[in-house]
Amino acid sequence: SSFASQTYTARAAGFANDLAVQLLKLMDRKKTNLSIAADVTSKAELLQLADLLGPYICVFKTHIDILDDYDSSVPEALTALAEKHDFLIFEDRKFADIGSTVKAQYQSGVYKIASWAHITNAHPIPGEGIVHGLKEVGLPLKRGLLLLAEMSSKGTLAQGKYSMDTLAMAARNRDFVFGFIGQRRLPLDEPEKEDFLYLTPGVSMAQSGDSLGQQYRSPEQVVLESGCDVIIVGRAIYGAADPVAEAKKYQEAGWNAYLQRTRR
Ligand code: 5IU
Repeated sequence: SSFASQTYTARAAGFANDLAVQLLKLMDRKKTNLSIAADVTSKAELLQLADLLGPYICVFKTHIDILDDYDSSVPEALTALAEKHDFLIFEDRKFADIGSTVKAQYQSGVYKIASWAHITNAHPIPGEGIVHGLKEVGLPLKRGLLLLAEMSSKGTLAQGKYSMDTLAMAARNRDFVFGFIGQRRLPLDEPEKEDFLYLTPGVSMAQSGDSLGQQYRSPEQVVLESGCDVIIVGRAIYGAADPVAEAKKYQEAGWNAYLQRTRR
């Protein structure tokens, strides 16, 4: 696809969602297409990672419900760090219920995700009502949604027609849905008509997988061969002896792959 050969900034004009425009410009400004998956269970660790790694990332991905000691100071502190270091917050909530229910799950409860997470995501499995429900809450707050088109895990059921139908669902909701969690850029029915961002987990330069079905690929495979835009890296960075040094390595690898991809 020729979208993949354009710079992030050049692609911004093709997006209807404000947050996507913000993210695309942020990536070129900061020279990073790295997202950290901060799957830690204490608020001190989470905030320390956001402060330490903030300078090297475009997106800080959370699983807020795994914190043992969550309280409302966490999103406040994360928001301050996002402003300090110029990154976006992505709560990897993976909504999967009917529209009416996900609307309440997004807006209310303990976490009030819509009030602080710039980006969240949803499974397309319930049908388009899930997007409409989340949109009613998220759009007035200028949020953006990613749909799960494919997963990195072994034996995933999200593939083939399911993934292509996900693409069509996104194309009907471009004001709110700006991209996918996926493993490769999906071919559009009418090539070059509509651009989406692809954020890709399952990235490691050291490991090929874990004992629970995770499958890893390198930044080059993800960005250069598969045409994805953002590499999401978890344990390979926060589990390393020196997470900052490791984050710099992944930032450089992801960015070089992007430069190669966009070189004419
Ligand atoms: N994640 C995946 N694969 C997917 C989706 C989400 O790994 O297909 I959708 C999440 C799970 C975890 C992070 O939060 O991305 C990857 O972490 P590791 O890099 O530590 O495997």
